[in-house]
Amino acid sequence: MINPKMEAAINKQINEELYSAYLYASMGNYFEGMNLGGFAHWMRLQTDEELAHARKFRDYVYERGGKVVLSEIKAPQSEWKSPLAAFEAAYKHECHISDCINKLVTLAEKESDHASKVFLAWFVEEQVEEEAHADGIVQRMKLAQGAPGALLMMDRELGARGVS
Ligand code: OFO
Repeated sequence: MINPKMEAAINKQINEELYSAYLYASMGNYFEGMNLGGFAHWMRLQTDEELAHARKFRDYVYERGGKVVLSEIKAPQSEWKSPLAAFEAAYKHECHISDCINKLVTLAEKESDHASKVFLAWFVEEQVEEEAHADGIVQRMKLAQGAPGALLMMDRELGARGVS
């Protein structure tokens, strides 16, 4: 049976994951509007990944005999001042999500909820990747600043992202 405090905390995390999906969908729309189809494609796959994260939490709650109650998802920003600003916001958001996951691990430790701690280990690792991917793109976009050709090359490269 799931620990009630963990059940409530994971319910909140499901909302965070759905918001992540919503945010990246919004960023994808922003890039689409700029005719940067590769960046938009990357954001579309990122949206799918976030939905998979929400589902993974959802499945765990039910596997442990708990219940999921979905709550309102806040509206994401729809405009950024530049493609770089959008990816900087994505990186910042991933750091926030890492913080949320770390708090869940701390709760699992406090409650001696070993099953949840083991389950959360996957997300701890995933966040290392999530932060590294977003930050890697930010750093390369900074190098590409002022060189539209380099941005278009990145657009082509991000357009080749496959499902991981
Ligand atoms: Fe982007 O890792 Fe979930 O939210």
